Amino acid sequence: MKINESEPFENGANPKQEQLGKFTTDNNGEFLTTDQGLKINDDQNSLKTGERGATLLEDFILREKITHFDHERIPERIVHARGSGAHGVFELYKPMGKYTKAKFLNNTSIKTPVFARFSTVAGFRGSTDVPRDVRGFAVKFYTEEGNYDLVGNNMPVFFIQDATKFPDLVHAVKPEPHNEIPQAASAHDTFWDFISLMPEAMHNVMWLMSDRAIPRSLRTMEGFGIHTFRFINDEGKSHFVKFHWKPKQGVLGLAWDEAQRIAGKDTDFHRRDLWEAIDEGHFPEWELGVQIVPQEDEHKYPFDLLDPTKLIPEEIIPVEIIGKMTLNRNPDNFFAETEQIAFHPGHLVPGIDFTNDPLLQGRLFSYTDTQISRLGGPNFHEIPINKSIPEVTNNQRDGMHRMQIVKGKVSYNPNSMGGGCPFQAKIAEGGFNSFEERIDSKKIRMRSNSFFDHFSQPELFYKSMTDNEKRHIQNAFSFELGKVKIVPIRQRMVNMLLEIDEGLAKIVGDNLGLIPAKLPQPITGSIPADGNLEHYHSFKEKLTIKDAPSLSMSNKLVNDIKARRIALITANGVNDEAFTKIKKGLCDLDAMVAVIAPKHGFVTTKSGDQYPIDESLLTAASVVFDAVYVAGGDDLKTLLGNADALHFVAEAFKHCKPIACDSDAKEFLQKAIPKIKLPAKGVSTNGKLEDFVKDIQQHRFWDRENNPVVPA
Ligand code: HDD
Repeated sequence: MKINESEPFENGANPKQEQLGKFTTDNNGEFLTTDQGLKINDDQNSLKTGERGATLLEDFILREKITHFDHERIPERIVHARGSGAHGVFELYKPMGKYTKAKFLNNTSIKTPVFARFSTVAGFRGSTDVPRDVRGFAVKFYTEEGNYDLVGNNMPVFFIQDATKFPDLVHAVKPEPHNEIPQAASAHDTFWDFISLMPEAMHNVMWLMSDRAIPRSLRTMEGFGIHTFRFINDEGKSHFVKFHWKPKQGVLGLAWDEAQRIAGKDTDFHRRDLWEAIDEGHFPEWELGVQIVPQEDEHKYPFDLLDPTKLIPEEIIPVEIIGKMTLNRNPDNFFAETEQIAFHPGHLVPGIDFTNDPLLQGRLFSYTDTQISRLGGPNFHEIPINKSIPEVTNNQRDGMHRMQIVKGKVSYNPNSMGGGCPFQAKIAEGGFNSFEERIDSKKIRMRSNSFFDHFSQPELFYKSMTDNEKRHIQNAFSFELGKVKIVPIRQRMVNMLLEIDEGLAKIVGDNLGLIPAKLPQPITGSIPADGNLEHYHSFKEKLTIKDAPSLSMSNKLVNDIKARRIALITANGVNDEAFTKIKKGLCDLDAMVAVIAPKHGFVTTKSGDQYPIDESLLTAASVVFDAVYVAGGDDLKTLLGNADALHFVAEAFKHCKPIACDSDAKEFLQKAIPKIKLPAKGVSTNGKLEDFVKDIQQHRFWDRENNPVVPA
């Protein structure tokens, strides 16, 4: 497909969508056929010897249908099996030519089609959306120079420094092999056994114990490329770069108790949320940011840029925002698109390159390799969702499920019979050439001493949290380690926490009935070559900042309530004016409002008008909403006597959510949370939209957890 360089999206056309359109079918109005296009006359009965007779082998229609069904499943991803995705577009704010020659990062009039897939890591394909886990954040840019994949996570660091430990990490966190328990959870012996022997994992573990690991929505997570990559400009000059995705919806988390309940009430919570938001036109947006480090500053910092367990604090190098991704179209078919998409950190375009980060280097092997078994052969790039926009013209041939029909005799290079085609491209013609890095060293299995700072950044992370965030981390460690059955593992973990923060170690230790002790001998796993544990500690003094507000989610709220989900509970006899005013007010601010009443159907207002309800108290759960408003009226006693309604509000209070009501419903609210003197922080009873909206912007009133009044 040819692309007009200046205006690739002329008249709103989207080359990726056009390409997918060629493979998209619609059965509407069509006859039922076999896979060979033969029209089927009877799809209800197999071919038999008489009405009650045995089925005939001859029934090719039956055999085809059942054979295809028998082979419908493919292996799920070994990690990140559970995921949800959407199409969108990336728009550049400013040309980045000073740093990179990548075309999609140079021309602000280019709109690059993207597909983003978000995932949990440990759970199987059908597991819950809300375990405590890292989330994958993978974006495929369909650029005019080929596909560029940014395959990151919602946390800026990783658990291990070297790819050779990845199978060990994954074996440890996945369900235990003898009984395949637990599903989608790190709270078990093997994970913590491994972690307690891997100090390098502690930074990512701190993020994992924070609310980042229980995001409110896929739309409210940051994304990070994690590794340091390179930007290469037209002159061949390299700058180091770290990538960030900043959600315009803010960065929001769940309460842990809430996440566990959602796992039962709506396993598809995040998938549904993303789908519905896009379906209803609340397109989620993320800005792309970069942290750029000049090549000559490689060794300027007290952390190694090649170490994926370290971040560059934004307080040291600010994030420069360069563009925006908007997800604006749901897939037509989950399997064809979200399941079959194949990401790979090695899908590059000229202007972006790797560094020697040993984790990244190992990834470069793994991703193509895994697709070969997952997608059944080496031609997965021909699956429509994986196809690049530029035509693929090379000498690769054959293999399972080959689609492309390449004409001619020649499939080798050099050749004279094919006129030398396909030609190699010169650099000026867009040919990719790897950054020429001078390397002069021995071949060794070792890590640099600059990799043995395992505790200074976890300490910085913990110090940068608010008191509420710290409490969540303490509780998360206590919960997870409480699920560990082997006491020496718990003890090793508590000892490890002592290296990060004494208070944290003591609180967790106390909850587990243990006293933290100084790390004894070097721990197996990652030990400096000289066995000197001092390396663990020598970095702390060098870290110039003692507090990094950019790490705290509390600093990442936004001033709007776009796409927050509000439950509007009501019953017959509701006051028309109060009800319509609050509903309209919230909808005008782009919130997603669901009217909930005791039963399905309609509510009849005081004046006799009827409003359709979206959900009934028979099916609705407070845990899937961000805030609750109760609209009262004449028939308040219906709600006063409805245990589900009372539980709904009490549970929302327990999970620190904003609650509001009009004056007609105050009595109900008081009955739901009898120990709270109303109005209270985050609970307004005056029916004023502005007060409720301010509270929703706040997201949660975590202070309530200090004095819990609602039993479990
Ligand atoms: Fe990986 C999938 C992210 C390290 C091997 N990885 C996968 C996905 C994401 C990440 C988001 C899902 C992509 C999708 O939606 O299809 N992985 C990361 C990040 C890492 C990382 C941010 C560290 C910074 N991964 C990593 C290592 C290895 C792998 C070190 C192996 C040496 N990852 C894989 C894989 C997967 C994968 C086995 C499974 C399915 C797939 O690739 O397509 O190859």
